[in-house]
Amino acid sequence: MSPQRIALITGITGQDGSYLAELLLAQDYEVHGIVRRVAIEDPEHRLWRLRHLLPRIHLHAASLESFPSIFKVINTVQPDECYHLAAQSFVGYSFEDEFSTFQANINGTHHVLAALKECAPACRFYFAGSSEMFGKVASLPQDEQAPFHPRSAYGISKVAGFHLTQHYREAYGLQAWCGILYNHESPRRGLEFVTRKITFQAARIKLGLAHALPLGNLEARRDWGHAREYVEAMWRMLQQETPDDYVIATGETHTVREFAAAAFAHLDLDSRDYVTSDPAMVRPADVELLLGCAAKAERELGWRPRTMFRDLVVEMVEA
Ligand code: NDP
Ligand code: GDR
Repeated sequence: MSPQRIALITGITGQDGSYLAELLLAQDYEVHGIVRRVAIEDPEHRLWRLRHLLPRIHLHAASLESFPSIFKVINTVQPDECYHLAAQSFVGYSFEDEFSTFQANINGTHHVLAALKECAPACRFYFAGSSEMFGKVASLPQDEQAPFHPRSAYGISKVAGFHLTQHYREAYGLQAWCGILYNHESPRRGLEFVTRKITFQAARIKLGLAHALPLGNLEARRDWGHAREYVEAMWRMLQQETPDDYVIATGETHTVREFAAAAFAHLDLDSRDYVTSDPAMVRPADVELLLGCAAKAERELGWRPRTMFRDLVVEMVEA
């Protein structure tokens, strides 16, 4: 019998971290996660996505900003696979604080890579790249060859993380994969993101608990898929022989306005009666159009999306 595989997830408390932990436990991995100390001190609130998994996972307090703390965890856990998901992931906030976004996302990624190189060089590594790296897109749909043109400090930080990951692969032989994942959502999505904000508020309006939904840019187009399926793509990448980069997307794009219309329609409401566009909520620079081509992932990983736009909206409204 082969020994139990050990996985380490940074960002385990987030949307993707919680689904990935479930997937790895189901495959009999020993699952470890890195969390900020505050999460351990305030488990009720900070660990809500993991509550049902807590008896089966191992949590370690560490800070992305501190190389010694990351080094210590990696050296102790000696993972076979490391999924680096922790990041300041809210694009909107990255306009308010570019500095902390770079700190967490660029230095944090560098710390994890450097620690792996030193104390677990055989470990397989996943970097959570993003369609925000394409930003102001030059081609439609975007595949792995599309040029990067980030439009936010967040996007810039992910381009830097992508290049750091490739550098550790090429210079030090680290088995490192980059996923370029398009927006993926679920009932576990944070309330600051537009899909959860819309579905949560539409449900409150239906229940008479709210009366309006101010949003920012309604014409932005996104390629939205389901988070549970996207973490499966991460895992499939790390089961490959040779490290590579993969776009993960549905190949469908919809506006924020369409998302809102579908959510309210599911509740027999007309979104035009409630949704407004507040110029103060429009980002200084937005990504207008994202549409991914995941043909390479389908060919090489056997991955394809199952949940498409309508079903995703309905699941989130129902939740
Ligand atoms: P979430 O925002 O739900 O989770 C982010 C995680 O990172 C949380 O566990 C959070 O911890 C942790 N984190 C944030 N800042 C720090 C820090 N300074 N130190 C330690 N931990 C930190 O993101 P998702 O699950 O949606 O995304 C996972 C990854 O995938 C991110 O890197 C994101 O940028 C990337 N990505 C996401 C996409 C999506 O559509 N969801 C698409 C493409 C890429 P805490 O709970 O303590 O805040
Ligand atoms: P995004 O997700 O920036 O694509 O990043 P978000 O849901 O925040 O925005 C999507 C689009 O909706 C527009 N928008 C609004 N957005 C928010 N949050 N709130 C609003 O009120 C609102 N009104 C309109 C935005 O301008 C944008 O165009 C997500 C994150 O998960 C990243 O970490 C990830 O890398 C990318 O997806 C792919």
